[in-house]
Amino acid sequence: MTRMTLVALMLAAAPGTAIEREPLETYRARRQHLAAELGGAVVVFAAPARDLVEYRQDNDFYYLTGFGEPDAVLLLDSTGAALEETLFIPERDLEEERWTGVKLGPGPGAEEATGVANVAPLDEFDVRFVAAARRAGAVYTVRGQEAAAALRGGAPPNTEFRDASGAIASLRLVKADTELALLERAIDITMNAHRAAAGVIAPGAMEYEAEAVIEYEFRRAGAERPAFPSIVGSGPFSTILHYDRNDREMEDGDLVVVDIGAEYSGYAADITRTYPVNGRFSERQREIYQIVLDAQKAALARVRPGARLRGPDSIHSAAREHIESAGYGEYFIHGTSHYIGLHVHDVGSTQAPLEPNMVFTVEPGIYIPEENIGVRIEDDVVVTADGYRMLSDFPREIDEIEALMAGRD
Ligand SMILES: [Mn+2]
Repeated sequence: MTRMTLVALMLAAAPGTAIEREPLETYRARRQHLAAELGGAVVVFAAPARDLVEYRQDNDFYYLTGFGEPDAVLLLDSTGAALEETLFIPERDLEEERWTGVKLGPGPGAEEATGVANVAPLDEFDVRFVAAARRAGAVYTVRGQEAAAALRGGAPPNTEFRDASGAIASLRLVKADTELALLERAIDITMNAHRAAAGVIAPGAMEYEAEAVIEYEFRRAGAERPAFPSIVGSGPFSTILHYDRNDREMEDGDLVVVDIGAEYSGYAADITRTYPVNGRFSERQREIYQIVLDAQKAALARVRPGARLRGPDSIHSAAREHIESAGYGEYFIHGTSHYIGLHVHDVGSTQAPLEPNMVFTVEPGIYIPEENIGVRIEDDVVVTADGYRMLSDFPREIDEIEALMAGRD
């Protein structure tokens, strides 16, 4: 059995939804790891539900539980002989479920479904938290979680509050094989969407027509949503980094930057290609495109364990030096890489030495507003024992892009 087959078997779809979860033991191992590292009491909140806003779970909470419902709290209490982990969730409300659909209630069924040892009613949280905080002295919460701020009022005097974000980020930085499988699915879906976009890009077509086929491909493949607003920027808008109006008519002779990513089972892809609207790069476009492509190759050549995203001799500096040596340094105005994972700009230090199973983008660009030329090429890679594996294996050479536009690919 290949490793990928094994991973596919380990990923089980939750009943009644297309969302794939990792094995419950994986989430449990993360909770144990975090509790062992921090000690004391750790409190992590689920994202609250908001009316008429599509629900999305908090990333740290999801990473530790795989639980997708709102208004829950995780308490990891390391003050006893063994870790006591409790997930607090609201009691079922049958009247409300007529509006929201069936939810999981506390008890043995929920313990089996989530793999958390204890699943208790939410209204028991306050008493249990105060008892744990009194024993622990130090309480770890996640910086920025709104509900965490409110905990302070109810905590025993002398409770020391500390931040758990850094410890969780260090865990999230190195992907499990089961996370990698979800990322690869998000990336595959995004490559299919690029292929579909290349099929509709033409003089006279609107940018939003490309956006529409992209997001159609995402959703029909089971992706929950775009991981970030889809960027289809043509002509002058190819030089605007986060352009997302996508309402211009594409013209003969334009370049169009398509920067998109599906979110699949929580995990975000991020792939950019720059296409010539009429199917053929002009001489000048070709020149700039090749510089960006070669900068990307120089950056990729540095990817291996121990390398860094930023700093001297980093992946970023390889791309920057190449573009500077070609004379376009002032037109490369962003970083070369960011991690991807549960967030498209995933957590983790850009100074950290790379390790196998870290996943990030490599995306140099040159933007010349006075010529309406913007070129960005962005791919997703995973670090391996001796280098990297390209996850977004999609046309990027000039003749490959032109062949794709001509439908000959
Ligand atoms: Mn990116």
